[in-house]
Amino acid sequence: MAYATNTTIAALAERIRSAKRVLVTTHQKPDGDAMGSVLAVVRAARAVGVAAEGWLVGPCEGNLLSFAGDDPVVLVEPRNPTMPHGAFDLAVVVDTGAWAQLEILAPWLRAMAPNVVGLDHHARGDEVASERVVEVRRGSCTALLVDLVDALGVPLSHGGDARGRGSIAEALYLGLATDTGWFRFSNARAAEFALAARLVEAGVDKDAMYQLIEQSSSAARVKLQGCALSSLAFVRDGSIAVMRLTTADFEATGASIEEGSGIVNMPMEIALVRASVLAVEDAAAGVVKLSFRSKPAGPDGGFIDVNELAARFGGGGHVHAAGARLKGTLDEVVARVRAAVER
Ligand SMILES: [Mn+2]
Repeated sequence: MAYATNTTIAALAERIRSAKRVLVTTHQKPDGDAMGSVLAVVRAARAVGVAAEGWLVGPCEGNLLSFAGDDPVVLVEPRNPTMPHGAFDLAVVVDTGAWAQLEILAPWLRAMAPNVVGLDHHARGDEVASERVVEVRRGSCTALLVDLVDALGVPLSHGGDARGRGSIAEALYLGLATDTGWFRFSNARAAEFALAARLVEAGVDKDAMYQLIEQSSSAARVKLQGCALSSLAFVRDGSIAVMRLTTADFEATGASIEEGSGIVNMPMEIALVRASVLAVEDAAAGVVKLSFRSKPAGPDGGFIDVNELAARFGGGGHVHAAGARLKGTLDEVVARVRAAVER
């Protein structure tokens, strides 16, 4: 069966309303839209008197997790997973419909069929949910979920404190703002701006949210970005950026390894760059961690498959984001990467 809508929002609202205990989940490593989507469904279900819990498979950035507030959200550690226990009579899967993104909870969800429903805005997915609404034109999954909240008859301001924290509107805005790149991407259309207006009207503190999500780095992280950028080099006529971070860089800046995440994306600001590689030295473990990123297909339809590139170093991932770990010194590994992409 194609990954397409096979029911209505009204029918899904009725499934939630008539359930006793609902589990809401999303893809592993939740981003802003995944987190916002789970929180919006949990808050709306609880507002109509249905017990609901959010189950997230980490890792999950602390700033995102802080949006959960007092809501019942379980963070599953992939290395030591807790599985759902007790009697749930409905599972709602949001912002994904792909088994590959649900790995740890997949066996539990398979056992729950046919009591799994889905709401998503991605083009591809599997038979995870027996009943689902899939609308790829929505700028975020939360831009679809607002229809579910409306169908349940819950006001968007529900659950919020005086500053709008903890409301359904806040959860919807979290997904809408992050998935549209704060309304810069092409998926921010008239409907997304109209929804933003509704959410701000419902009490969302958009400036506080922007600061919490986009302006909350440590000074150490920004200094570490400086170290990486000062090592910036190019291969293949400037189309591939290569950066490196040494153990000494981490010591000098005081940044943790986790604070290095995302730095690989910085060279993507450069027009000519199609892919970026960051090599991070872990002297204690005697390995170098490689992160690969590439841009989606350009006007000519061409793109660099970094999954294939990472596979040459025993790693893997996705077409536009992948990683690998290699033994050796930083110089050796960077030389090998440069040689591999040169070809
Ligand atoms: Mn999304």
